[in-house]
Amino acid sequence: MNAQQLKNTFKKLFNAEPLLVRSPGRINIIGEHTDYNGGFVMPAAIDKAIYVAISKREDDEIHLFSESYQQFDISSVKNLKKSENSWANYILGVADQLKERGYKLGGFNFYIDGDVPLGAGLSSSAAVECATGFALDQLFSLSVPKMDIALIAQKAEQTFAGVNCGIMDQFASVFGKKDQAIMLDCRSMKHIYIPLKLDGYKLLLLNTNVKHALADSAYNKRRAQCEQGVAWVKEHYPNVNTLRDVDLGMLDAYVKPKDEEVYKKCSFVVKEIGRLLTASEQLENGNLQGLGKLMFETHEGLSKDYEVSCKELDFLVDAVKPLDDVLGARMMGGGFGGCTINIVKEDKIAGLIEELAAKYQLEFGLKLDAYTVQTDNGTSLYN
Ligand code: GAF
Repeated sequence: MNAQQLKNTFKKLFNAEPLLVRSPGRINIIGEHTDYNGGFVMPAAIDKAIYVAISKREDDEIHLFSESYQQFDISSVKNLKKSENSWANYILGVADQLKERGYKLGGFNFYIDGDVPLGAGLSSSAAVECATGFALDQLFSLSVPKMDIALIAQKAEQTFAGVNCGIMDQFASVFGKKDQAIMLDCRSMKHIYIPLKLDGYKLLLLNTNVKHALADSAYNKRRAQCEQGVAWVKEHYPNVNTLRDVDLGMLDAYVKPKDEEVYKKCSFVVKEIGRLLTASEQLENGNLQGLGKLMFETHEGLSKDYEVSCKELDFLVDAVKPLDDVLGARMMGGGFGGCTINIVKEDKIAGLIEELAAKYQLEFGLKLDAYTVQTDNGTSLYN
């Protein structure tokens, strides 16, 4: 997105000079549905982002405008109530959270654009929230610590969008670094960067272009099932607080006899946390084959045990599994649609996309979109 164009559009709309912010979407290499269970995740910020142009107003009104990417035009929002428009909610939710925490905001004009594909599991919503938090912080000189921007963004998603999400997406958007994966411990919030050395391979995202309607409610249900499993184990092990503290033996003894479904969900998470620890060693040692194998295992677990995949995602993973040029693939993010992430030999990418797009179209009558993504830096001013 071109900074000058953003400025020009903003000036035409609001007749003022804006401050510009860029906030990226994210991928996740491995560690899915582990963040809200106190586990580890391995996301990275990407070269697709949300752009915000913002300026102060003389009054205390909030004017939001977006046209090419999402469409809304909301003027004179004085009280920070939920809007009918989900995107406006991400912005209003963040302003509301800042106020809740005692930060003083004035009125502002806000223009938003971006190139993170929507509903594709690349965290366009977290990018909007983080962009908003950072833009308001800069505009009103609030000095909000970076970590708090991520936490405020997460809380906005929970309160204004109703998704009881973990911290992965917002953390990746704020703390992303070019050429690095982040290994985040969601219990201590300590993180390290692991260089993403893919020698001859690239990360390819295949977008199913579907987002099944039950995604948000199923997400909240999975989270509740994990919490139920923890509560049953805690009756016997009082120090247990999240699935991070639980092992498979505990689940066999105290969860399986009570509820097979809850057991399946909790076992997936416990195994996935273990898988990520192995995966991080493999990435550090340059063992991409080993990492890829674990990604396939993660997909199997997400599909069969955690049950957050769908036929379109399964189709894309099954299609690449036998191919020597694809080291690993899996669904990514919350599930029920969006993208698969694949590690693919660089010179085979074009051919693979062509072949899969034809197969996908034939099977589902849908267009397959594909993006070769690069990692990138986190939320910052944009010039
Ligand atoms: C969504 C959520 F927002 C994240 O917090 C995370 O739980 C993810 O699904 C699944 O790993 O992106």
